[in-house]
Amino acid sequence: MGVLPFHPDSCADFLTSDELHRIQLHRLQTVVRASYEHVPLTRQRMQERGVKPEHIRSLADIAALPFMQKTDLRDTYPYGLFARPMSDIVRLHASSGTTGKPIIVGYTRDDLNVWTSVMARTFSAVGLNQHDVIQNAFGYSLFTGGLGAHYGAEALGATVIPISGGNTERQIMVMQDFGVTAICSTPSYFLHLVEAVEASGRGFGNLNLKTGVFGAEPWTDSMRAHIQSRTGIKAYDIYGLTEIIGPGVATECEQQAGMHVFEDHFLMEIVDPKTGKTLADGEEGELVLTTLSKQAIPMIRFRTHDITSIITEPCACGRTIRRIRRITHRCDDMMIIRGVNVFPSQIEAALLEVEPTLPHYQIVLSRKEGLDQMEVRIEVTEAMFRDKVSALEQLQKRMEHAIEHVVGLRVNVRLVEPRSIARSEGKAKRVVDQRKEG
Ligand code: DLL
Repeated sequence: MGVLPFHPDSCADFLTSDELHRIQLHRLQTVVRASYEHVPLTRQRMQERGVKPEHIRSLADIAALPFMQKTDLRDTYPYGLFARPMSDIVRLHASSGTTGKPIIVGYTRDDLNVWTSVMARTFSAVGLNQHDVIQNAFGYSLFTGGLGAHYGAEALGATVIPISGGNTERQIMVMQDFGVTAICSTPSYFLHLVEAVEASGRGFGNLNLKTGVFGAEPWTDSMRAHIQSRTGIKAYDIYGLTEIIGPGVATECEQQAGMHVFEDHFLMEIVDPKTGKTLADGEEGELVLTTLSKQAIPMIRFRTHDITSIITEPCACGRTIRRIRRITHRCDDMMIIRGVNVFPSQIEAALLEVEPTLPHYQIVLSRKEGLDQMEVRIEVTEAMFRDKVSALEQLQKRMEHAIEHVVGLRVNVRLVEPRSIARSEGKAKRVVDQRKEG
């Protein structure tokens, strides 16, 4: 049987801007009305601003609406932002975040259908189809990664292996014996799998794997280059968040040049993270998302805290839905070290520039005599570990220089033994902050 170039739902990736804007406006008006009628917090905030649903006459009118924050979900825990009765809710997911209570999100049957559809479009955009065997190593749990990818891959018609995260030995056995052609996981867990495959004496050349669908945490283009050259697969970046739907908000296409946002379901704005002022297309700022079709919890102007910018040029793939640049950091993961602003992604890029074969690192923050200290721990390979001390010292110096060059700060680099940095089955813990403990 022949293979269609895209999943049928991918048609929406190619709408004219007129068609897209008509759909967006109609959906925006519907979602604002539903929120006003059924979510007391939204109604109260709109009333305070003197805004009524009928004031939304164009897409630009969205700027009149109040923002929503993650704290709104926490403050109304568990179900305060639900716009539908529990009898309409068919699934719950949750995200733990860093402090206190989790946030809980719900889905109606229609919400799940939309989620499945955007995930099928995601897999289709990275070139997968019904002939692929997809190993889904995102966690199946309250985390949205596992089930989100699962139903999308099934709707694509691919063969799905619901292995979830962890149990590395079994992952390798499955990858080899089941003829896996594509894998979904966090980029850091995939790196762990790569090492394990190599340690077992098997090479990627003997596997059928050709595509990696990675997301849920920040990673850099240098990390992508490392993964691709080490394994021969193509590694794609996908983006999403629990509050909006889970994975399925944006995906790269085969061009690997920014992530297309599924704009028919998610309206995007970029705002100045400090003032909340809308920024022009192309300017870097905080991504703000409005769910255009979610029924259970409509999110209006949700502040994601993720920093990116809109790519204004058309994509060579022909999709008309616009792209955002790779999300390298969040506005709340900035470390301020002795007055200098540092993001983990800058450290990652600097390290991989010096030595592309050393992807495992951890940043440890501490305080000594009132001064913030930053130590970057980098795992060396077995072979390097057996090298002369002078060679290791040289490597360490080069890495310290590279970091200083990028962030303008002298930090200590410590080379540590192979496999001494803890591996995660999901999101990697890149920063350990001991300052509050001391
Ligand atoms: O991580 C949903 C997801 C699952 C996305 C699987 C992609 C693949 P949360 O646990 O709520 O949801 O975390 C959302 O993770 O606000 C970003 O800060 C970060 N994030 C997600 N994808 C990327 C990415 C899922 N591709 C938060 N690049 C988001 C950078 C990402 N950061």
